[in-house]
Amino acid sequence: MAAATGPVPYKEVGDEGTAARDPLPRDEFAGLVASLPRKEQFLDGRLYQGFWLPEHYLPGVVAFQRRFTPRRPDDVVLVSFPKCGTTWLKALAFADVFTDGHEAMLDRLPSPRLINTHVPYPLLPEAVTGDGGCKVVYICRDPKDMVVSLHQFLRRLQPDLSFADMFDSVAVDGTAPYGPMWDHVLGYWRASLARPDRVLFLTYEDLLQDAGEHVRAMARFMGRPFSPAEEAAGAVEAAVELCSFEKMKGLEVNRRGTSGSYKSMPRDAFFRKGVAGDWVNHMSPEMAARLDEVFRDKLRGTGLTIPRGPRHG
Ligand code: PAP
Repeated sequence: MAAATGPVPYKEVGDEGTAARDPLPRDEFAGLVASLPRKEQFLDGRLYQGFWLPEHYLPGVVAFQRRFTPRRPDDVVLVSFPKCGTTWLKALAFADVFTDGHEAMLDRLPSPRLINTHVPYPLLPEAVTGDGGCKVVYICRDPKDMVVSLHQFLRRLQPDLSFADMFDSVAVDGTAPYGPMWDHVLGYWRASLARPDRVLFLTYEDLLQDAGEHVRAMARFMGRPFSPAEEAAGAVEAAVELCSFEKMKGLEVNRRGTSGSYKSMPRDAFFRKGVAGDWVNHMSPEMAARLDEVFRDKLRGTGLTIPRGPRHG
C-alpha cells in the first residue's frame, strides 16, 4: 500500500541462527498440544480455547498468543478465515507471514510490518487487542464459497477428499480448520463494532464489488492514506490492477513450484477461480439452503449478514 512518502522498500530477512538459539514452538508446546481434544480429519484439529486449530500450526499460534508484541503504531495484523481472501488481502497490503519457528525473523523485519494469521479474535495476544495494541484488518467470505474453495484446494493433495465431510465440518459441527467459522467471523465483527478505529472488517465480496474503494479505506485505516498526488497519478487503480486475480495468477512465481511449511501445496492452487457464487457449481440447492440457515441463525441479532456476491444480490 502506498504511503504518503512512497512505498517502503521491502528488505528480505532470513531466519539464520533462529533454530540454534530458540526451541521451536512445536517442541516447546508439544505437551500442551498432546493434552487437547483431537479430531482426525483433512487437517487434524485440536480444540484449543474453543476453536479447532490445525495441529501442525497450533504451536505457532500459542507462541504468537503468548509472545507476540506489536510495534506501535506501525504494525498491522491481517486476519482471515481460511480461503476467504488471505492471498488477495496480503497482496493489497504487502503482507508478511508469522509462521512456526520464525519469531526471530519477524523481529528483524523492518517497520511497518504486516503480519498475517488465521487466529480467532479471542486468541489474539492481549498486546494486540488491549489498549496498547495495534490495528487489525479482517476478511471473511460467503461460507458457501469458502467451503467449495477449501475443498477444491485440499483436493489438490487428496483427490478423493469427501465434499460431504468438508461441508459438515463447516456447516454442522464447526470443526473446519480454525472453526467454528461463525465464532471466528463474529469475534472480529463484534470487535469492529466496539473498536472501529482498531478493527476493519472486510468481505471478499466487498473487494470484488469495488476494490478501489476498499483499498482507500484500508489505507486510511492504516494511517497511510493515498496522497492527492498519488490519487491523481492513478495509484489506487494501479494497486488494484497489480493485485487482480488475473495478474497474480499469471505471475511466473505463482504458476510453478510449491509452498507451505506443512503440506507442500502447488502455488497455482492459491489462484483457482476468484469469483463470488461459484458454490452453485459444486453444491446442491438443499445444501446451500442448509448452510445459509445455520449461519443466519448464528448471525441473528448481530447486524451481520452472509456476504453476497454481485450476481446474488
Ligand atoms: P488461504 O486461506 O489458503 O491463504 P485464501 O487466499 O484466503 O486461501 O483464499 C483463496 C481464494 O482466494 C481462492 O478462491 P476460489 O477457490 O474461490 O477461486 C482464490 O482463487 C482467491 N484469490 C486468490 N488471489 C485472488 C485475487 N488476487 N483476487 C481475487 N481472488 C483471489
